[in-house]
Amino acid sequence: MTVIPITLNPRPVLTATETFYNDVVRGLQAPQKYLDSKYFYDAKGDVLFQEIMQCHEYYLTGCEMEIFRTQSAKIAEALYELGEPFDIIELGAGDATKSIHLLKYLSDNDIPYTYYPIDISENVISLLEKTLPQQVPGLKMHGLNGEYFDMLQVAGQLSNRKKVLLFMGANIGNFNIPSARKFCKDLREMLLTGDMLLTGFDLKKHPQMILSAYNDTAGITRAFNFNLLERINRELNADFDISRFEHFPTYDPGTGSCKSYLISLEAHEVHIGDLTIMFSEHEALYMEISQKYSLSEIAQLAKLSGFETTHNFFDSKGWFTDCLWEC
Ligand code: AVJ
Repeated sequence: MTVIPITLNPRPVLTATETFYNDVVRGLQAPQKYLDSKYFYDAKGDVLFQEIMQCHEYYLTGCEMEIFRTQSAKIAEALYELGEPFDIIELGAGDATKSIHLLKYLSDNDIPYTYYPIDISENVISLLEKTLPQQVPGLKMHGLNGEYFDMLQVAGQLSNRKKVLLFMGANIGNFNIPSARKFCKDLREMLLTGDMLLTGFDLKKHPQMILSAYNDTAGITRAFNFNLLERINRELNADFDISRFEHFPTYDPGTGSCKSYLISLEAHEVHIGDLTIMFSEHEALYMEISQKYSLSEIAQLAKLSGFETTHNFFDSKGWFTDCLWEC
């Protein structure tokens, strides 16, 4: 008897580099050139982002840190209100220096949970796996390296408890408003009644405060943006010359959109492998959005995506909020 092998996955699977190349080329061939800010975070980008978080102009980290340092008991209480056991899944966990306060509080109070940090950066996940169990004795954790929704599916297969999703650091700001709605709706569809989502939002405030946070005087945010061009050079055999671009951050207090661009200072060509991309003088390459919200815009986002707001936690300045929503 002959056994006929069955191909289970006939779809061609792209490598990370192929996907990166496709996304970069799609963005650079669009009428309004753009790059996807999720690609900022290679090994060098991770270091630069750590430095941004230490910048005095970049207030977001300090505000959210204060919320977790001073209100983890209140947050834990809100999560455990009905006494139903839960697991914690963190989207874009980074170095987890904020969520660790909550994790410690739960562990210290013998509330059982497994922590599933998800991050696009492989460095971040392997570092967390090494350092976190030392900082939170007895911690049960399982790091997941990959895209949010892929890894959320994996976490869903590993966990059979109620889910508490953490999406902190104002990472939601990297979506424009329509995409944020779609993202929250997609999250809602992966969750069940009783599951919870804690999201960090940077609030609208004096426009100069916001603009300065994305235009630090030490030039780290500029280097963070340029690093993506250098990453494309390194990984995709390209020849971006960063001296031909200027970092140009903007903030529109009307819409709450903080957008950063790289402006081409002269007409020139860039090559990616054997592909040529033309830049004209003063052409803008759109790099990132960091959307700022009002409380009513956050409430509307919750409602439109099918969540109930249960608690809003604020820092003492009222600049940042972590919002707890329930399904
Ligand atoms: C990690 C997306 C929250 O938008 O504030 C910081 C990234 N970009 N400075 C933000 C970032 C420039 C950051 N997030």
